[in-house]
Amino acid sequence: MQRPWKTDVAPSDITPESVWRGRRRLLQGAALAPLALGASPLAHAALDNQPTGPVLPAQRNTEWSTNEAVNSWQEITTYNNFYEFGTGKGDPAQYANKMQLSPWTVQIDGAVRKPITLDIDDLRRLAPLEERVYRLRCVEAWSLVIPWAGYSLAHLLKHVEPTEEAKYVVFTTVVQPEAMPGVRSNILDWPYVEGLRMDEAMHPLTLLTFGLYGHDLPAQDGAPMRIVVPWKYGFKSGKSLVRIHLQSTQPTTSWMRAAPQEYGFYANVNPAVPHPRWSQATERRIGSGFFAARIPTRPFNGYEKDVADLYKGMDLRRNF
Ligand SMILES: Nc1nc2c(c(=O)[nH]1)N[C@H]1C(S)=C(S)[C@@H](COP(=O)(O)O)O[C@H]1N2
Ligand SMILES: [Mo]
Repeated sequence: MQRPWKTDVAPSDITPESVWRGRRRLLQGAALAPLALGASPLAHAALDNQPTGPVLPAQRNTEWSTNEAVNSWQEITTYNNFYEFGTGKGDPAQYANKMQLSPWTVQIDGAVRKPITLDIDDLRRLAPLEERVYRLRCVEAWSLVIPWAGYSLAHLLKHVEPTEEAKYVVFTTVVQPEAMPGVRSNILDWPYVEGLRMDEAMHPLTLLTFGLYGHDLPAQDGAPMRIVVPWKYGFKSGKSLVRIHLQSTQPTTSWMRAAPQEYGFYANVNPAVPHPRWSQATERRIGSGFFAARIPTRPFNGYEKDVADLYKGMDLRRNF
């Protein structure tokens, strides 16, 4: 069945999983023979493009995946927004490896019957991991296609048994000043705080994410655990989470605090509502080349059929 968020790409445009996995295996093999490749700068780029870190198997969920070509490992791990490490796209790749990833626990508390602090290994095992290929559409009007691994956040939320007071979910990112040069700047209030309404958080598309490309999340992409909300601008998807808090009131998120006229609580991808300083009608796919045609941005990033009902009766120009 044709899902609404899938574009009409020719089968030849798609990189099937078997191809990129096979390509990767080939490159891993090539890494064993560095002498044969070492001389060529092209080969060096190819080696950088191998997924690294622990393998994290996940079963592809085709129902919830776009069939667009995925971005390369290198693109996904070198073009990042993670302001704790600096505002440059290359800063996270350069500095995030200093982040201390173990031990790592996440506190889940607030309006729940069973508050709990879980170790990252227990969190990973709470539900079967699915691979879901989602577009990540940044508010800066670029996008990536990423094969994430995780499970619906709803599994974890049900586990802690939300009370009737639970109307919003607040996500808090770790702060490690020794590792994070960016937190010395006051561009945002730290820690980075994001939030969802309860029904958004419970929507099966909202992914509690532990990996990408069949491996653990690299630090710059939000290791060891982040959230991914595919119908919203990228900034809603907080990285390297240490706390998930349920409450009755709408939180003021870091971006709302920094620039309330520019970044709202909802931040649904909406080509009809320009950012005050630029259009949101189109996006640039990272890696497509400087002169490549821009891609039209779709309402709710292509998930309109699945999520538009959540906003029935709301004026999304006011609630941006
Ligand atoms: N803690 C934290 N989470 C964050 C950010 C950040 O600066 N800090 N940037 C957001 C933005 S603006 C985007 S577009 C995505 C980028 O995710 P990626 O680098 O894995 O592609 O992460 C989001 N999560
Ligand atoms: Mo973003």
